[in-house]
Amino acid sequence: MSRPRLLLVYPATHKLGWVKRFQLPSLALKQVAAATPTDWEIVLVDEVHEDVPFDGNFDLVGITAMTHQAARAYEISDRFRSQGKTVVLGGIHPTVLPEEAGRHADAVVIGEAEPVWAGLLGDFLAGKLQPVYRAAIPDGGQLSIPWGRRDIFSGKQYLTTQTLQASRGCPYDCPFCITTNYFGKSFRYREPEDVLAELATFSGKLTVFLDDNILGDAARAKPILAGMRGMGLKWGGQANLRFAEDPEAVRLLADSGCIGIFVGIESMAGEHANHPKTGSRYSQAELIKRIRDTGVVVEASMIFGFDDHDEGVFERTVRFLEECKPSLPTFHILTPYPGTALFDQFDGEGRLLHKDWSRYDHGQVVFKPKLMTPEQLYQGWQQARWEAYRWPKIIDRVMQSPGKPVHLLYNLLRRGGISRPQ
Ligand code: B12
Repeated sequence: MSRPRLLLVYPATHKLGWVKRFQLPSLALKQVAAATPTDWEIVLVDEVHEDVPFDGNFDLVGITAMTHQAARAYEISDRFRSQGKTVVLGGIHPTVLPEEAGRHADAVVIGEAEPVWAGLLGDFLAGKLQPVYRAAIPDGGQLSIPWGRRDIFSGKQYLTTQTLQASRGCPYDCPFCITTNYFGKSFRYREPEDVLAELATFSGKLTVFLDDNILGDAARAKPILAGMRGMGLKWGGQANLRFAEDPEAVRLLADSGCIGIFVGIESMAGEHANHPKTGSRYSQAELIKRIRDTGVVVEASMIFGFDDHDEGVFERTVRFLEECKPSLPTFHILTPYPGTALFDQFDGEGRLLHKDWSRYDHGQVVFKPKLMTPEQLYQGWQQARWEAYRWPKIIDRVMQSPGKPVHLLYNLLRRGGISRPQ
């Protein structure tokens, strides 16, 4: 038999113009490709960039799906299956709703691909494909994963293909987050030597760590940051603001070549009781300033719509951000993703407006808020975004940061996506 051919598909909910060049390629499919035995030939299709080759000659089709992509993933899958092709669905949405996904696939992978994927491919070639492959939810320990296959993206233009994870998992278990359901309730880190060896294959171009919280376990992150010093990398990532309580961690971060860090503040301290990430002895303003003063761009993410948020939350948040002065604020509408405690709560209370997954994307209201109407939440979110990106606010943020041109550029890019509220 000639080499078996695998098509991996990243479904797109809408087409993007030139902005697609600023996107990151799917790390999920990069890791699935890395876990694929080398005797398979792999073709990657990113629907943001190209059409799905429904007439292509493939033995097996693998499709990834976050919740907002699920409907499109099912459409693609149904069409391939109607032509007699075998389709496997994996990723976050099939992991939390495997029965729903199973109605559109020959097999569903629940959880991480690495422990089950090679076995699934072997079963397929032997004509013994099973309907479900379930990876156990990891329970601590070391993270051991192959280096991502960057070659599968060749020929497409992305912001960078130098993406990786040093860790997976998170112990916080926030009610609105799905991560612990498949990556586990503890930080699992790769060996620092392994991360540094992968980084050594990267050029000076932008590198992005796609960990949930690269500094979640500072003791395990520090050797990685220390090893990156002098490598000439410029990188960005995501972390919990609390790491900035440790001045050494902030210094190592700046010295390692970090140019920007995304921090999930989610809500002002004390605004809602069940957020385990707050509760530091330092104010958020102080922690943000510590990072910003090193020249690292701090992007702070805020979420609107928690049960203790009334109509006044938007104004209070804008004022709070004026005080904290992150380099960039971003705003999201609370979204109860299936599989989370929040989803179960709202579903149980009859507060979900619908289950049209394609609208579960942080930019639309899909539930009844407790202290305002869905319209008020939507309008308030739009107004807050607009307010935060007015010129005086941008100038105020840019002026108090070292590295003003970079800060200005980031602000302009963010401002570009924001329209005036109706
Ligand atoms: C990095 C990241 C991003 C990056 C994406 C970079 C990229 N292109 O890869 C950016 C910042 C762009 C981003 C944007 C968004 N994100 Co995001 N993101 C993450 C984060 C932190 C890590 C994702 C990741 O790369 N993981 C690493 C890979 C290797 O893991 P994985 O995707 O789970 O894949 C593994 C398995 O699921 C499985 N698998 C996956 N696909 C497939 C397919 C097959 C065939 C098989 C067999 C297996 C398989 O195997 C993989 C390897 O083990 C997660 C949080 C998290 N812990 O997952 C949120 C997360 C995925 N994002 C989320 C959301 C909501 C979004 C946005 C919609 C938010 C917004 N409105 O801005 C957008 C959507 C962007 C889009 N493309 O449409 C949610 C998704 C919730 C849900 N139920 O769908 C998450 C889970 C955050 C959260 N805690 O709620 N995100």
